[in-house]
Amino acid sequence: MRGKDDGAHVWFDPIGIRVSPGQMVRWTNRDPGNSHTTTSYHPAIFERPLRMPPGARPWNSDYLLPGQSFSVTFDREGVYDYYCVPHEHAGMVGRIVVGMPTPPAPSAEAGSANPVPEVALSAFPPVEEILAKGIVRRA
Ligand SMILES: [Cu+2]
Repeated sequence: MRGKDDGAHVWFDPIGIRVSPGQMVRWTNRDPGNSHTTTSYHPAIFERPLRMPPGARPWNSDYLLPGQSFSVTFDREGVYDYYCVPHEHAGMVGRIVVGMPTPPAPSAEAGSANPVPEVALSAFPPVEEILAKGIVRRA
């Protein structure tokens, strides 16, 4: 989790990563000026669209102060999208690809009470790019 001192720009770095099933991912807030969350898109958490494999366990770190961290272990193959609760509308989202899912999980935005804003949708790196590079940093 990164940000400019004045809070004008915030982002996950990297924004996209590929991991193997069973691997743990740890987010650390390296932004000295803001609190952030890592929160999965899941109907059980703030009634958001499902943007992770069906049956996989959703997560929500709640607010992480500067220096705090939060970890999730990914056992199920698939594509996992997540966001920062206070900064989703600033495009602060990320994507984790576990294993080699085929095809990528579709997302169900239609009919959701709280659809993903366009600024966030357009920020996700393509699954193909994550699979090819392993790590994707925001341009
Ligand atoms: Cu944030």
